[in-house]
Amino acid sequence: LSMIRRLRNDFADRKLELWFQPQVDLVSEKVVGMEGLLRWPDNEGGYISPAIFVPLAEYSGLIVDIGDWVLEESCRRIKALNEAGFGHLRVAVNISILQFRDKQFIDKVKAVIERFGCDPSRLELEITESVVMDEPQIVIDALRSLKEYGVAIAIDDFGTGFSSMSYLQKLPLDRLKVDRSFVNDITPGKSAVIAETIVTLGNKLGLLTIAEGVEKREQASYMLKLGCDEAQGFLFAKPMPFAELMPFLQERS
Ligand code: G
Ligand code: G
Ligand code: MN
Ligand code: NA
Repeated sequence: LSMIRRLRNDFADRKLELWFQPQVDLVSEKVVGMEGLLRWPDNEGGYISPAIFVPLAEYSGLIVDIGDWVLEESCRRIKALNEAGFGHLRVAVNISILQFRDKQFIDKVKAVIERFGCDPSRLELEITESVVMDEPQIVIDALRSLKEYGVAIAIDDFGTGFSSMSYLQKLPLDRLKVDRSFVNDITPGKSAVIAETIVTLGNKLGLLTIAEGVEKREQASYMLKLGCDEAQGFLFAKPMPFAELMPFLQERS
């Protein structure tokens, strides 16, 4: 079977999983939210990376249905978190450009939030710069409408795409995610000027900043010193199934 057919079949058979990676406040190191990340089990007990299958899902158009499911699964988890006493935590989801091209996208997001009775501000949509560049007007209009509804918006992998400063003004952003390539560079002797500039830019625009890919203690301390608000990375936690997240949260939030 071709990989796309296998993906289509496995998605129909409900074999895709949505894992979650905790995000922490850099001062208290308590969990403040999490990012939902797709996982596709292979037949050998491992997983195929979304870096490989998300492009296939986009190429085949399947990402629209998968993306709808990711939103549903995230709202289901927001409801469960709320019921377990973690109503303050937010769940971030990655949104593909194909979802923005879906004429029903805005209505679908609102409908799934209502179906699960979520506080809209607990759902955060993550978009990359390339998503904005692809269809600036469609994306800006959709995000303005969803922001008005109460949903949070984050710009992902910031600094790696064709950053246009004008989009930072036009997009109704809450959070800026500093790409892990800039966070990685923060090792003694290496220049961290890009990370510093991005954090300063975010702070001056009144946005929360979050460092991605924090693996080492010194990266966390350095980002905190720069004025970065939050962090996500293997130092704190790897992406994990929702069932494993709950015990983690009991200790860390
Ligand atoms: O989890 P991992 O680092 O392997 O993810 C690799 C890439 O896959 C990231 O760029 C991430 O944004 C993307 N990805 C993960 N989950 C989703 C999802 O639910 N929807 C979309 N569109 N992309 C996702
Ligand atoms: O592109 P996006 O930021 O959505 O992708 C997040 C990806 O980063 C996920 O695939 C996740 O597995 C990966 N990731 C999360 N934390 C770390 C980390 O500390 N180091 C590295 N190398 N990757 C990470
Ligand atoms: Mn992301
Ligand atoms: Na990212």
